[in-house]
Amino acid sequence: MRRLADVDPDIAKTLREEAQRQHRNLELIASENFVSDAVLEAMGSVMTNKYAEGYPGRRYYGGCEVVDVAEELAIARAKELFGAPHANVQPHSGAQANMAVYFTVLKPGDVVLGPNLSHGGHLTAGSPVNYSGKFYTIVPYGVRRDTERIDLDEVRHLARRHRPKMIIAGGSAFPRAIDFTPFGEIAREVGAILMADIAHPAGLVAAGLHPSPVGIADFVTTTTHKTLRGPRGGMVMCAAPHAAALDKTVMPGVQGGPLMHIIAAKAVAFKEALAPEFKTYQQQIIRNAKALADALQARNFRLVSGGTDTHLMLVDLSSRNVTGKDAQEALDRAWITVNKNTIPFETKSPMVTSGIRIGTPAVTTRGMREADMMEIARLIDRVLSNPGSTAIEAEVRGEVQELTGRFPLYPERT
Ligand code: DSN
Repeated sequence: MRRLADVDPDIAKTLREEAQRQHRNLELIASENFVSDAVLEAMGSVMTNKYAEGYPGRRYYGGCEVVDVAEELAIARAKELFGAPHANVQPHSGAQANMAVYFTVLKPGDVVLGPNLSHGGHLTAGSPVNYSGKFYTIVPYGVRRDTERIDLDEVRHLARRHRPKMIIAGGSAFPRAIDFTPFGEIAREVGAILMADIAHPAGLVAAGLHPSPVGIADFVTTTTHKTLRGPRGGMVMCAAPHAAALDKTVMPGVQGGPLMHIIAAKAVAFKEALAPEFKTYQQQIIRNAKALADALQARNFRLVSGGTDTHLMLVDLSSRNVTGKDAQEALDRAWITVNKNTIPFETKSPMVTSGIRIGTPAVTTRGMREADMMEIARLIDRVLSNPGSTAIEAEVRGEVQELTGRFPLYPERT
């Protein structure tokens, strides 16, 4: 076997250096995680070689009898994990999972009521720069100014006024749990399809620690790589009456050949998520998020909505005299990885922003606990209280390295 290091030393070097960066840095991006070696093994496997357009038992290509087994396992485990009547595990990403639902139930121009991106939504919920905003008539809803939680009165009012064909619940920067029941009531009242996007809290939902939309929403979309800790990819679950139409939209509607190595890895991740340890892991994600939120607030950081129920928090830096962009860059220099993020009622551009988003799934995978979160809050505070200080950033890099060094990550890859 010719090894990567011999075939392409340049790329081999980037893989090693990325593993070293992941080990060395504090990974606090709320949508990232570290997959198991088993998931990595399935992803980097011979299943990448196989074309398998179609579905198990009805493919357009020969030689699919083995990949059929992998996809059937992925489907069965996804259904068991979420209690879903039907699951399509082929979407290559969350954006394509959402696109599959749009294309299944909507015609161009139809009205969609979706969460405002700058209030915590997602590009695919109607941003003007995304297909969703270009093809459909989007009516955005947001959070209340006083509570910074989803304004259900506004959702109901807008639904009655605009009679959307589809309502979307879920997003990428809501620190608070979403109750899908009122969304279901509103959708039923106005005759709309309800799509729940649980890409962020999927792991919490699977573990029973966040309300589940299954049985309430017509379609539930997710990614598989965030709190769910699987390979990068997407998935759609739906009620039985929508199953055939959904499958037809995913393939041939918006995708060709499924990524069978990723589907195999999804099956592995779902098996891991069905194990009792996964619930313990998700509980610790929430405990860590609460501990980090409390510790940041004790250091005078303002959190949107005053805290978190989930794996993520949104820090409003307006009163700290630093933008989200500058904070992200300063923390990056100190080996603490976050992303700048708009906050509700944002006044700055998405490239600058007033906030940063912080999440605990990845550091929890490494084994960190509440005491480590207090240390992380101290390090963040140190960097952001001394903007531009290269000396402080260098000191914090040392402290970060000391902390992460106690939680080895992929030792054989670094
Ligand atoms: N990019 C994802 C996130 O960071 O939340 C959403 O697509």
